[in-house]
Amino acid sequence: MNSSVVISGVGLWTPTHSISNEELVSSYNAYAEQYNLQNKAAIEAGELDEKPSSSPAFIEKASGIKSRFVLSKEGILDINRMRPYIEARGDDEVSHQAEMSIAAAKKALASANKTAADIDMVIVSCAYTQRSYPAIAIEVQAALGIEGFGFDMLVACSAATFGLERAVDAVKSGTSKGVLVINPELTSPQVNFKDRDSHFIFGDVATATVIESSDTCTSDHAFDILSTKCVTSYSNNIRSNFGHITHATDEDPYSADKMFHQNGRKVFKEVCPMAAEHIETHLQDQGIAVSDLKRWWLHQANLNMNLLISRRLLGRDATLEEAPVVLDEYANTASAGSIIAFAKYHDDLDSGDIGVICSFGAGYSIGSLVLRKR
Ligand code: CO8
Repeated sequence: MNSSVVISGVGLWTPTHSISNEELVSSYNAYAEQYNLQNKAAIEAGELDEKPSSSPAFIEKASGIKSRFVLSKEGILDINRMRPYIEARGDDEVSHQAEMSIAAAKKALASANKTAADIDMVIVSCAYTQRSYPAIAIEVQAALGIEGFGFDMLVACSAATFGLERAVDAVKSGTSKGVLVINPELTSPQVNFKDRDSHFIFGDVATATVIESSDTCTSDHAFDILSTKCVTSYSNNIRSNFGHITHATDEDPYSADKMFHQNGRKVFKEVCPMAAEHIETHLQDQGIAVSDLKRWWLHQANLNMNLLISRRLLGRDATLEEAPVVLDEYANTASAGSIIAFAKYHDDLDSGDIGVICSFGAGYSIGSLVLRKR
């Protein structure tokens, strides 16, 4: 039998702290009330906009999100801070994102039946890295005792699928014998908790996968990667303008445009058809009918988006068994969402069952992998 490239293991690390919609909204509303009171004169003069109140019912209905995990809860709910407090660490200490990565990577290695000696490439791929260099991936590589090389990649919500495609190509070409792709999504520092439209969207998490050849695979729950497909199309509808230039522009590093901001309605309208078409063409290219899919591990940004995508392709809403939902508990975890869904919902599939991992988000960027249970 010809060898293939496989996902042989997956790991999920979840922070211990969580915040419910009710907790988040109650702190935001108290902040908004204080803001409106303190700025009463300017609001009445039309110089400032009044802060509208948020509601747990809106959040759940508009997004499907009920709660989110965060690395640090301290500070987020404090109406005089409205951002997490994350302790600074010295150069000789492990960085936050490396720590999250290591925890997820160890679980992925154990699930793949592998040790550090079986890996020679580490890709840390996520929406933000906490520093430019040295790469978080190289820090993780050293901590796990992996020989070879590592690098970081940034592709917002599609960082995991794009990273996986790089890993597949490396194994296919023989550049690598085993790759760890890690997604330490530390989103909470970039969330504007003072913004009613986006304060509820994100959560923190880390996922990791092991990619290798079927020739070396000893895992009993591996998936053949039949195909990968990545595409980007420039859009300004989802942006975060904080970067190394911020220091030189004298702009306020906490201003709203420096954090995550989006035109959510436009994103919804533009990305859903793009993602549906992407999945359809990817499957067609592989000679696979949509009805042959047993599982859709979709990006977890918004439940209504996922339902719309499945409706376009299936002519009906996908069931929870077909397209599992994790965003109710985890919220949008940028690139990790579809991998959390994969990590939690793959064991029940039978040999030969086909599924698709698909991400979509800022860039715009869309990435998918067609998998078949071995
Ligand atoms: N509480 C109560 N009411 C609210 C709230 C709230 N919290 N927020 C908005 N409203 C109001 C609005 O003001 C509006 O009122 P009105 O009709 O009077 O103007 C009404 O509710 C409807 O508002 P919207 O039209 O904005 O509501 P939608 O139904 O469109 O839902 C969503 C908003 C949930 C944001 C939806 O548009 C959505 O999910 N869109 C897609 C978003 C998406 O997928 N974005 C991807 C971003 S993630 C990504 O790409 C990765 C980035 C990297 C990670 C970043 C980490 C920080």
